[in-house]
Amino acid sequence: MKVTALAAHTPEAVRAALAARGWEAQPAWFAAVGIQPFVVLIEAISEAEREALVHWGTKSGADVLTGGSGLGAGGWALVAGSTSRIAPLARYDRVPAELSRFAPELGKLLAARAEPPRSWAIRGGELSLEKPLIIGIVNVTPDSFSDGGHLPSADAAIEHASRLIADGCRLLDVGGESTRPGATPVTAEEEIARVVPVISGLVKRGFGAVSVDTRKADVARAALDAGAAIVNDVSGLHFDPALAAVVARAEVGLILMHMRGTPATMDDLAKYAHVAPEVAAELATTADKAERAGIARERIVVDPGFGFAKTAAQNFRLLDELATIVALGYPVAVGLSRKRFLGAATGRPVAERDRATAVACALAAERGARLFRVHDVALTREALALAGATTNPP
Ligand code: PMM
Repeated sequence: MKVTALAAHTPEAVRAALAARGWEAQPAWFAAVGIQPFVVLIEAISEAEREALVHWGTKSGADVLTGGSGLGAGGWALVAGSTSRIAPLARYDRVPAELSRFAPELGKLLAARAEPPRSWAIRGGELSLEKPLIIGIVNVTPDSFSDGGHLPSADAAIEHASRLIADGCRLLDVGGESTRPGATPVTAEEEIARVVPVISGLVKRGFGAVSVDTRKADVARAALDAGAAIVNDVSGLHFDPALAAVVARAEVGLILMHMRGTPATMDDLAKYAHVAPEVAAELATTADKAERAGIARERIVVDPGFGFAKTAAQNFRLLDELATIVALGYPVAVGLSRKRFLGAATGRPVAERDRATAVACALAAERGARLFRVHDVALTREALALAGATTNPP
């Protein structure tokens, strides 16, 4: 007799074990995905629903842990087991009537897992997400968090962008306002004067897709007029009520980042009982608001906002539990580059955090992130190539 423990963090080990024993490719893949572990937290449920879940768990072989006083109102249940055991909960016809309320939400989670988004609709086309998409940072701010002041003119910014493209990024993110805690606010006019010449220059040279990193509708409008294809809003539509309509009307891509408050107030708002589910819920509300404003779902990318209203410990938890954000079903972008929490782990000052950034991007990729906003494109590209070679076998 011979006993071997197989790796369970992806379906690959099970698929390979079955394939090596003569299973056809498709059934081997379905079986492997079906026995992947799946854990869901269901909150704000009634006493009757809790009881019905416990009963269902006993019969179906899923583990169910429940309690009466959750973070919100009502009770909660944590349901764990293989995906194929839990999947029937997403079907009205397979569960008792008391549990039918869970079906739509669970169905969404299972669909996001089975069919992650493969592309992102931007202005006039789409960007493929089959391979990781690196976003190169072009900050034209005198006081940005990590690279303020190093691009004093539009020409210097364009020159810098050409290097980022040569290094392998597929999107350039141009920002004219620092979001560092305590940064001086910039008027829309000043921001426009900073970003528009750079965006027009990049578009004229055919450098590929360009996004504008702004919270302001006026700046977004000017940037889109200059040829930008995407708006990257670090406030997640909270700062300027007019921004959603600008994005909807122009039919461009949108990155919705999570933060609380503003850069001036966010540090005091870093209070979470369990950071990943809370950030996921707040991002889901934001994305819903965007869709209700007429922005098509396939135009939306979400970003958990590393470093924005989060302590170092919360950033690490969020990075580890990134799959909770990925489960929302939107493509996930991460902005880890040179952030302070990377310094907390490595002891490195801001100018020496590109290696840590590359490693953090590889960890995020393994957990399902598809877009990576970085300063050092070349290093990140190498780290992502390695992560891809390990997690996506031929
Ligand atoms: N971080 C910064 C600015 N813009 N946009 C997105 N989508 N995600 C981020 O994490 C993010 C961002 C701040 O960093 P910087 O000043 O180094 O650009």
